[in-house]
Amino acid sequence: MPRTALRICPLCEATCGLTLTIEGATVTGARGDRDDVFSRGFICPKGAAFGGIDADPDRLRSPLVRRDGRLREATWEEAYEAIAAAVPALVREYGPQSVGVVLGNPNVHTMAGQLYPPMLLKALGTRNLFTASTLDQMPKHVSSGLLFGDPFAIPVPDLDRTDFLLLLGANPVESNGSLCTAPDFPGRLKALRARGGTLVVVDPRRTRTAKLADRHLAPRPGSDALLLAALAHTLLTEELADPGALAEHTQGIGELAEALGSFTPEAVAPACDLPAEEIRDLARDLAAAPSAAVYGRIGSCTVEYGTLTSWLVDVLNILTGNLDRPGGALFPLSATDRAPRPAGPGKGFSLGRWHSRVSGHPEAKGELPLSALAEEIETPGEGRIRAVVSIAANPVLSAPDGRRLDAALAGLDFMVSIDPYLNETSRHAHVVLPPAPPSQSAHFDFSFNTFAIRNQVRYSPPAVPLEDGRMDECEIHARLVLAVSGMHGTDPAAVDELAIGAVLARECADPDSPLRGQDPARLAAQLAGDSGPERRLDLMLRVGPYGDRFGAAPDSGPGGLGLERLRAHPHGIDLGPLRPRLPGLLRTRSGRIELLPDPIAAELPRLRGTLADRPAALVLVGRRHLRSNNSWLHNVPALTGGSNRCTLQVHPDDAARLGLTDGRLARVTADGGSLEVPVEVTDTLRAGVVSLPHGWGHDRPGTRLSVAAAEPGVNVNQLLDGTRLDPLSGTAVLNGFPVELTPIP
Ligand SMILES: Nc1nc2c(c(=O)[nH]1)N[C@H]1C(S)=C(S)[C@@H](COP(=O)(O)OP(=O)(O)OC[C@H]3O[C@@H](n4cnc5c(=O)[nH]c(N)nc54)[C@H](O)[C@@H]3O)O[C@H]1N2
Ligand SMILES: Nc1nc2c(c(=O)[nH]1)N[C@H]1C(S)=C(S)[C@@H](COP(=O)(O)OP(=O)(O)OC[C@H]3O[C@@H](n4cnc5c(=O)[nH]c(N)nc54)[C@H](O)[C@@H]3O)O[C@H]1N2
Ligand code: SF4
Ligand SMILES: [Mo]
Repeated sequence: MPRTALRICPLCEATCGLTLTIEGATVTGARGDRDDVFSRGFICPKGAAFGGIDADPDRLRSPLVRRDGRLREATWEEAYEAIAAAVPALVREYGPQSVGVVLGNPNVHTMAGQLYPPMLLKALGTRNLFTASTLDQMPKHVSSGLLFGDPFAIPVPDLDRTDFLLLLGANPVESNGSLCTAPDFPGRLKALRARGGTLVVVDPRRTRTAKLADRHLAPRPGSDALLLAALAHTLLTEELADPGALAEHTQGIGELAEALGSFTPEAVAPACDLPAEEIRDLARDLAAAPSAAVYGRIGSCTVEYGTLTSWLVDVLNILTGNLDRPGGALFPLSATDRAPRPAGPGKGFSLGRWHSRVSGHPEAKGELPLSALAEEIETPGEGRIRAVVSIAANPVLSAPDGRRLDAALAGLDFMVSIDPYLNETSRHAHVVLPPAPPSQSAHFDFSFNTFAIRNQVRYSPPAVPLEDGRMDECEIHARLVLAVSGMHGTDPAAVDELAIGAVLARECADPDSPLRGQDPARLAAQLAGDSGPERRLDLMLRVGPYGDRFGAAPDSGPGGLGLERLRAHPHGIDLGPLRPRLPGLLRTRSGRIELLPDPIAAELPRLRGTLADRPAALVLVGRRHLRSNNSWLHNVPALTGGSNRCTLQVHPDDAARLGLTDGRLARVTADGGSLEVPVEVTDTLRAGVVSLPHGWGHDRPGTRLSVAAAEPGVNVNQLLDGTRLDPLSGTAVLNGFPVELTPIP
């Protein structure tokens, strides 16, 4: 008899609740959970393919260990012994910096990926941390760090209440949203228009999102910083800027007006290729809307001025008085956030506390640019990376110049991958540790709840018991922490108890905590949960803003939350709409919003310099397809084929000018190399812009991706050599870089 089980979908940031149909231990179907407090039954084709993704026969079932140059199936014990024999010895001989840690995107979609990497880094003592953030949202962390003193204080558009949404460089109808967790993002955009609101989309392509908009502006890629600077300039010079209640918590408006002095709509119009009047009108409409939110994503981040663009997004929210107010852009308060502390000056946020060894890139939020990983492995000398721990990452396809990284990884002394697939990156590992499939794993969104457009909390226990021979990903991580610390053989539960002890010690010593003065050991004994990770979740919920605080402060907030209460609500608990959180969350040294931080002010002249540049004739941007997900869903038959293809989209005018034909091959060339790819002629992008999706190029030997290898596509990131970065955040420029095209006869 089939049964059903609930599972939060881990495939994108929308975090929809799914109802899985299960026969035996196999997921045979998935539909939207209509009773889910947040997603209310929404599902997309990826969620519907959960069963196929979960049961992909190419998923590794047991660890692989390299012997005599070949990866062979091994026991868990053999795998950890190999790690314990290699890593501590390398650290002893070459120092902690000889180990690089690479964290990929799915770490934000697993409990393990949120709970253990900080402990792994601490155990290793390395500063060589590289993550997908420097291919993605690092500019936003940096701008938030500088403005608010906290790189995780990222405001999200109040989608369900706003009157006006200005959306830049995002295509949530295909991506389902990012840094804005909103199940059924498309439906919410339609609802915005249905209630009389306005949607403006800025994208060089006429995307499915742009098709829903009242107005679509298609500027030249990479020019958003100029466009937004001109919008801010217009607000400031036409006396439309009105921060309202924010004024008393904000410093630097006068300096900002001065710094943006030359960015008039007329000055930026040629670079953006938009009429100055249209820019001016947009600024006036933004200011006139009863409430409005500006929101930017990938196309506003992975560009040369990504940090300036991200900063200007919030500058506009502040100047229009829309930051931190309903209908504007608000800061979520997740159930596992630390409970709010009293307002006041904080430690602030600094960049460049250390630098990468070879090119001297400044760290940002404790990370170095992923684009710099290959040179850190290749370049001899003290501090060279000789071993890599790669967790849920496929940088050979996701990061610039995969061929170089591919070769660099092949030369490592030692590499560990935690990954379900033997793919372009994990094939270089000496040990591959495969996590159990999602149906066998518990789920909690530590990360995405902090970007959700409604405060809510949900937990999925494993839908299917752990299969024989499988290991839960939390245990895989905990054992890895022990193995690299020279403690292989210790009970992995000790890792969780260590984490619990540290949190309780901090809370019990904190004069602002309701737990101050209590006994950590006594509180630890009260934790609920059947496993270490569940106990840690219980602790975070209980000391969090909605928690029961172990009964210490029953009157502080809605309260009462803990794992037991959450488990009693399998469809989740709604915690209400987003509410204002300023000034409490500010952590700047001044205790105020610092509108024109020094690193930004220093970068503005460089942006101004681009006003005189001659734009490239042809630039490339990316795109996402609803049935794809970065590099790792091309192996699931239900999600492949149709329009989900690796083609180079070219505007008809460019195709005619260059002699390119739909369906025939063209050669694309840029800094990092050239590719041969089929052309798709379409007028959905502006002339002078071509588009190629990422995550393709599954034609390398030694992988186990039978479906993906049959239609490999090409790796767009091979066009990059890794030198184009947003300098403040170290984020790769993946959009708007110049290319040349030639037909292949
Ligand atoms: N040109 C271009 N390049 C891009 C982008 C772009 O827009 N254009 N986008 C960038 C962005 S936004 C991102 S986030 C990065 C993503 O970059 P990565 O994170 O490096 O790439 P993914 O393809 O997400 O790879 C995820 C890896 O995790 C594995 N995995 C899947 N599920 C699990 C799991 O449950 N546990 C573990 N341990 N592993 C799992 C997969 O098998 C795969 O190897 O790509 C970036 N690259
Ligand atoms: N189906 C699917 N969903 C996904 C993913 C996936 O691969 N597939 N990946 C997930 C991940 S890791 C992330 S980070 C999110 C990303 O989510 P989104 O940010 O919504 O990502 P994209 O769909 O790549 O949209 C970026 C848009 O920016 C446009 N663009 C490019 N350059 C510029 C520019 O200079 N200016 C402006 N204004 N626009 C520009 C592109 O044309 C594109 O339409 O999606 C997540 N969801
Ligand atoms: S929108 Fe995202 S979270 Fe929802 S079902 Fe689709 S992939 Fe899963
Ligand atoms: Mo991403």
